[in-house]
Amino acid sequence: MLLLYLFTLVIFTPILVAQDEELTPSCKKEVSNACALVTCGPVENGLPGRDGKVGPKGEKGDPGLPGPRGPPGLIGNTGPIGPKGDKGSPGDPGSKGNAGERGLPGAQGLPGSLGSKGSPGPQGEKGAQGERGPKGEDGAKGPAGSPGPAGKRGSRGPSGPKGDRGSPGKKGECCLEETNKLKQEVAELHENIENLQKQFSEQQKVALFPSGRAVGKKIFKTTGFKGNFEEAMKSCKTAGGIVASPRNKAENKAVQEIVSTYKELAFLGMTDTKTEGKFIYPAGEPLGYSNWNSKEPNNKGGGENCIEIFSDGKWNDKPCEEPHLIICEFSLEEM
Ligand code: GN1
Ligand code: CA
Ligand code: CA
Repeated sequence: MLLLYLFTLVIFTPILVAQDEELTPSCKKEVSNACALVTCGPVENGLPGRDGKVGPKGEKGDPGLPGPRGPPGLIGNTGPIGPKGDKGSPGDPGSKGNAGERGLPGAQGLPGSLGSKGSPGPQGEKGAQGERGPKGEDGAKGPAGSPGPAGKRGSRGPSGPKGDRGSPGKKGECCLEETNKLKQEVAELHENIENLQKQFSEQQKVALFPSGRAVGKKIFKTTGFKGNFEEAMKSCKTAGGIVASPRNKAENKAVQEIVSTYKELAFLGMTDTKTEGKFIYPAGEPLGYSNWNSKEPNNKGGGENCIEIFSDGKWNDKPCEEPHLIICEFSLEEM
């Protein structure tokens, strides 16, 4: 194939040379883009060659120039600088030089066309070690250390004196549930007792009606008949009480109601028999409460040492020998 090519070149070269001589006697330079192509004619004043041989192959062309700058890319984030690209590959061989007319070697071939852009170079070497970083933050507090070993036990000392009795310990937690249950039962019992007391009080009023009255811890009750003071004392004592001795307004009112009911004046238990003008209770203590009528006690006639109570509750000193409704007093605290 190469031989055929050379043969064809030899045959048609004179025709081509004749055409070129009309254009330029030596060399004509054509410029196309960044590539320069020089076409040489026959050497000036040289003899026309004959049967010229094919010139030597042109030297390897220089690496091609960088290609034209491409259009700006889309605006993106700036990327890191890429590694250095590899050295570009050699350019294409130059075109074959024209053959001389005779025997002379052809001019050196033109540099080949620009080579393609080389591939990126190899990755650069690893950079030097960075500087030492700043000091780190303080670490968290460590756990408490374990207690040290116990010391050796000393020899036993003499027994000390007996200590004082300790204070009562706290209530144990073992019986909390039972304690709460008992508390609830006690509370229920208290409530039951209150209800019973109310019921008893009502029952008492019924039982004492109309001869008696209950005031606090006292009961005033009449025998329903009359007697002098000495008889009254005996009757009341026989029943376990004393002649009615009201010590306050409420108790006086209770006695008053019995007197009002029986429409009979009654003796009280206080007298001044022992010391004139100084009334005392049956047990001997002086009066702590009184409800004397106006101008009383007057010891009228010189012999009024007992006390009668009117239907309005007022008191008058009166001779102890006159019969009066007997009203006794019973104290529940002494029963
Ligand atoms: C007088 O007035 P009469 O009987 O209600 C007297 C009393 C005597 C009483 C003796 C103000 O009461 O002090 O104890 O006779 N009242 C006056 O019967 O003197
Ligand atoms: Ca008197
Ligand atoms: Ca009197």
